Amino acid sequence: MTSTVGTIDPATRRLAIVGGPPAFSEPLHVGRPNIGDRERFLARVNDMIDRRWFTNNGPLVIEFERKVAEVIGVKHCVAMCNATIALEIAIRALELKGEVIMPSYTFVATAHALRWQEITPVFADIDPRTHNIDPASIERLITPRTTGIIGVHVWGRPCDTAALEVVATRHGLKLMYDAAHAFGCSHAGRMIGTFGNCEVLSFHATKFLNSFEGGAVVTNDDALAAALRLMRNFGFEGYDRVVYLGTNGKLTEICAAMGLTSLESMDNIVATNKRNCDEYRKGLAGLPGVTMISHNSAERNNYQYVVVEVSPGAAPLTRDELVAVLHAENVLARKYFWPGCHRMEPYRSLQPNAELLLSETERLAARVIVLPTGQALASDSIQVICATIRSALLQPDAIRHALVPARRAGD
Ligand code: T4K
Repeated sequence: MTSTVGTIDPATRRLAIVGGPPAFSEPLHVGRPNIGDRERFLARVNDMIDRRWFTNNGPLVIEFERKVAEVIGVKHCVAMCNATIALEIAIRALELKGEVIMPSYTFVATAHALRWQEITPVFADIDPRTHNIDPASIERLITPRTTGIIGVHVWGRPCDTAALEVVATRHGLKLMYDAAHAFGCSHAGRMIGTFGNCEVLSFHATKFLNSFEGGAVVTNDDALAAALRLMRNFGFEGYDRVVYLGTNGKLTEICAAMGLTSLESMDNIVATNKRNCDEYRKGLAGLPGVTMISHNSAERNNYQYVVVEVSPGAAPLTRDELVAVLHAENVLARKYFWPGCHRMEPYRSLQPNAELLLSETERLAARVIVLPTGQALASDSIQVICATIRSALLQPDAIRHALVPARRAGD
């Protein structure tokens, strides 16, 4: 996508929110899919059609599982149709019940995967430095009904796995991770996907590595992997023999074809994402109250999310005002994971005072902006986005003034 700014100096042009033309003629989305070699994908699909084998543990799914497990260095990869179903199946295979402790600061799928099975998610607060569950906040939430902990590696940055392991072991709890954002990332020299009882990956279109829709549970536990495989295929063990309660969580062959093709481009996608991150970091440097999250360069990162925090008071505009500025320019920045699962239904009604224990979650959810990145984004677009933010922060009064009629219309 090229900008409409053209030869106009992006630093001095009139912002769309105060009456200028939008910087981009088409929307710039967060979560544009990264795409591998189209010819390789189409060749795989042609073979698949010739084979007439479309789903039910076909050869492409088996190859995809083997390659994902190889990248992570884990014994088992059980591919699923998406990460939400993978979470549900993993939760059931681990025999979690009663209450499970997890962060509220995550995509709602993590909580829904529990509640869908009549398990109560109990929301723990986060560490504001990592955006991940704070191990110190967990112990006071443990009750006789608690059976497990789900950590989420938000933005692909790792949870404090060592501290979570200590709490889980001390209380005899199962420990699993929602690693939907974290394929290709490492922690303490080990790939994410090897921690806890198991970890769940997402290969959704918006993820670092996509298979259109897709997910997987990865684990080193042989018995757990066997249970997961049965559960994702109705509990069938061979023809006509059902030995387990199961569902349909299978990944299709065409999705595996996309996943395999994406895997072949993994290094290129990381390089593009890293370049975009560096470009944003340069463009946003020195802006008052605006900070971009960092990555530990000693580890492997997928750099899939460009996440900015806007500090109230220190920044001349609020997060929501800046998002309005960006949307007016056709930059569809997102407020992930606002307002937090605890403020969404059915959790809001079930635990109406949950926020009393979630002060860091509340603070963070009101500060975060996720910006577009990925292969679809041109480097000059990043410069325009950064210049827009810079320019907006220099004219807070004009922007607030422009937003008043919009607020009134929204009343
Ligand atoms: N755990 C965590 C921590 C997660 O973040 C997620 C999913 C899950 C579990 C569950 O994984 P899956 O069951 O999905 O495998 C999007 C994604 O749909 C969701 O997968 C993702 N997290 C979440 C963070 O983002 P929405 O509600 O924001 O989707 P939507 O439709 O607004 O799309 C996001 C943006 O992506 C849009 O701006 C448009 C763009 N887009 C999307 C699709 C599907 C495209 O450009 N092309 C596309 O094909 O949830």
